[in-house]
Amino acid sequence: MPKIKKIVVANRGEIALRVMRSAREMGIETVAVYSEADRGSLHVRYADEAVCIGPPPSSESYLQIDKIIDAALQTKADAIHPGYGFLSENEDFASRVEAEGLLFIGPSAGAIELMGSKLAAKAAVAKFNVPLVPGTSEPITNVVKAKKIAAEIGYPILIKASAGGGGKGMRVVDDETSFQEQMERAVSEATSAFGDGSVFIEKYITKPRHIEFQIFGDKHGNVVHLFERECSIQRRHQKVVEEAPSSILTPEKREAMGQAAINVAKACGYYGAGTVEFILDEDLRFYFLEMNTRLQVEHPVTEQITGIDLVKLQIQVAEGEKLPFEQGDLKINGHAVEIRVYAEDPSNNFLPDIGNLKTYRRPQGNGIRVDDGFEQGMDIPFYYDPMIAKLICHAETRSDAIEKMIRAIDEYEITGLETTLGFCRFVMRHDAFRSGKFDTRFVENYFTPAVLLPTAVPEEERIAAALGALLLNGRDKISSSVQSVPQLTTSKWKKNRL
Ligand code: MV4
Repeated sequence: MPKIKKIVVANRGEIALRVMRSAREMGIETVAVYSEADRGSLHVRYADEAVCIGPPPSSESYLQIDKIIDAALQTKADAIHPGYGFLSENEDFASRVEAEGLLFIGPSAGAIELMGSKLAAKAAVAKFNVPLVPGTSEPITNVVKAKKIAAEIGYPILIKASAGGGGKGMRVVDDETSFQEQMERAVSEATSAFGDGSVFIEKYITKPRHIEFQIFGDKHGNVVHLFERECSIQRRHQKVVEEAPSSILTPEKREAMGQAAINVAKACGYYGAGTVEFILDEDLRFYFLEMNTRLQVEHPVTEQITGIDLVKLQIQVAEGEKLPFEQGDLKINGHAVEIRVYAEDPSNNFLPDIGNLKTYRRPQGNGIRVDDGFEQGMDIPFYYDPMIAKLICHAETRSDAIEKMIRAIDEYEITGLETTLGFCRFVMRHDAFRSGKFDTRFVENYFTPAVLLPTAVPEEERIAAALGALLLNGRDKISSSVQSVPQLTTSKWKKNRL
């Protein structure tokens, strides 16, 4: 297959820049597409060429298949990289791209379609020795039959929409009395949300850990895994902290899960970058959940511990090259942690706080990586995901990576809007996180907005403040100074060190 000379990046923000940087290192020209809201964006400035594809709403721009394909034909590009989100897991987009004689930098349309149906995915992987959560492998339609199966599995059970995924369309059922009502709701929700009312049931794993494996396949049938990412720290299915490797996997468990992940990829003839999601129960038994057929937001932690540029590899595989390594060549180097910095207000139910980045200074130093798409003075647009940046820290050990992350968070200066930086610092400092003993309920179990309030001033600091006042102001001010030292301080210095 011929070498790619020019790539259209069908995305925006940090991931568009991320893809373009690797393309440039490979001597490949880049084309940005952008909405009217992104005219001044960094991905537009960085690209060799840029094409406006419509008004700000993504439904009128970044989700418009025809406009993106037109941009590629117009600029004589030979490939399209979809990034994540938007059209990245749309099988119609992938097949339209290839029908136009362009390369889709991603898996086949068939693999996207198969993994898009949770039931089809389960059926396909079941033949490949991949452990599944006890449950049904067919859509349930008959309430009486379904109740019987639920009783056999044992409550609580979970009703999931086949066309769902990422937590969409899930319902917990605690006992038989509410089964019928919940099933009817699940079917009607799935019908209106996805146009497909197929639902199935699984045993509900109540305190799962979420561990996903990065896999990579080429077009010659070779598949490897690039180890796991631990993604249990999330809020309402939105990941907050990701790390690699997971602190709870033994080498044996890692190997077994890695092999299962490879089998999932083989079950659908996968090539390109993919992620196989598992949950682990309290006894560390693992079960396949679903496969994401795209490059994920959290891919940098895998890049840090393997030293592999996943975007370059995606491009090479799309060009038809064989994977340049075998499983045995891969090893884990150190530990990486990533936090997502959102323009959201943690003390106000994480409501988006879009606006202007009045001050914006990134942390620096060895082992610190910031993937972002903004500069000081820019506005975070209201139309898209409010993620400002991903901050990734890499060090020899997990605790070194966490300490580095706390230092980096403290040195990150963002003013003009509220961010999730303080919330991430709270996670980094929490004993449950540090000890590695946590599950997907971490945020609901431990977080309340009160944990972000400034701490009471310790006695020593009150005395020091009084002494300082004495030295500065003289003896007559001392008693009033002691009284006026506030119990709570809202200075940035204090806030940063919670
Ligand atoms: C589950 C589960 C418990 N039991 N399935 C949520 C996202 C989607 N990939 C599947 N999810 C879950 N499926 C069974 N049988 C719990 C979750 C789940 C979850 C999974 C991964 C990461 C975070 C999560 C948060 C809540 C629920």
